[in-house]
Amino acid sequence: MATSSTLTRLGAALALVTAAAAAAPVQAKTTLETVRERGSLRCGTTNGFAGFSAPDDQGNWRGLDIDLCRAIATAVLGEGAKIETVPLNSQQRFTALQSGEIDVLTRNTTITQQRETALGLLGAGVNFYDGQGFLVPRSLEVKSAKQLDGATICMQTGTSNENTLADWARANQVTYKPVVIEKFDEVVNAFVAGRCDVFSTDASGLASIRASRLGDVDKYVVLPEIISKEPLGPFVRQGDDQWLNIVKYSLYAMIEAEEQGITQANVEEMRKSPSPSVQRLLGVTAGAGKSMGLDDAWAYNIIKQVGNYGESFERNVGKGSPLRIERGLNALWKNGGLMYAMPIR
Ligand SMILES: N[C@@H](CCC(=O)N[C@@H](CS)C(=O)NCC(=O)O)C(=O)O
Repeated sequence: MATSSTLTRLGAALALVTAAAAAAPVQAKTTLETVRERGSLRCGTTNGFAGFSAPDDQGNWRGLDIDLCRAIATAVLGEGAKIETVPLNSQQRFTALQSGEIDVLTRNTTITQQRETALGLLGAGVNFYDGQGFLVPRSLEVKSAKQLDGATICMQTGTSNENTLADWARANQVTYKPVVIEKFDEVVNAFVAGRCDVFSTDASGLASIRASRLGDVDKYVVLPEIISKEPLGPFVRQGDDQWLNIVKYSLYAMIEAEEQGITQANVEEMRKSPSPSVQRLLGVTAGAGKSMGLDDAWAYNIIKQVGNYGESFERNVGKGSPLRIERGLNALWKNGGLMYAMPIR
């Protein structure tokens, strides 16, 4: 039997619960709800980094990171065309994501412990395994980064490249003069004008700059040293696990499609495959989409509209593109690389 003191305690507890409920903020919309209501996906991009995120001659944004943005839009809205690109320099990108100006950052961003903790963000998979390198004019006749003692080195503000270079230089007893500039175009211009001897950033960035910004590519060489790990991938805000999963598995669907030999051209035919994992990926067997709040055709639509990871890689940055980047670490795990999709089951 409840005593009067138990009842008093119960009453007090109830009052506390009610007060807490009244004080609780109205649950903000999830990112999925926001994107669905808006009818478009806002992706943070660079200001124009050929091969990864840059507008073509007609002003259509293209690149490996843009394909990922389109893949997410396809999974969520059924159409890869429903994207809005928000160009951001290296410094602006994290605030834009934190403030909700963008839904996802799809822009050559290195996953680091600090960014995943202090900044309140999370990396949602890796779409390009990279490392920091050096670009120099051939006329300097430098063959190795170890010969850069006394050099002036251009970098962009707000990148991981500044600290990485400082660490490497200290460890290798190389002294250098950093020239750190906020705007990408201005860093490139400073390098071309000879205001610095060296441009240091991710090797993918150097390949992009060399192919699209420097005119005569043969006047410049990329040095052999890669001084860091730069796992580049999409970022989301912490606290929205459903959205984290949607972004992560949109990327994995592209990688898994390559693993299973599913391409943009054969995806229709592959729906008839007897393989249970292909059937699950393509939504022939229901469930994978539903568990993320998506249509079960989410991955089928991604492959049909954007293609698999290997197709996207080749089209944007691979051997047939102006960047001519080897698959290397970005080959599938079965082919000696690091690309490995979590099983979709
Ligand atoms: N991966 C590095 C570097 C990424 C980065 O922002 N690189 C510069 C290249 S120097 C860039 O993409 N700039 C383009 C822009 O600001 O629009 C990081 O995450 O900090």
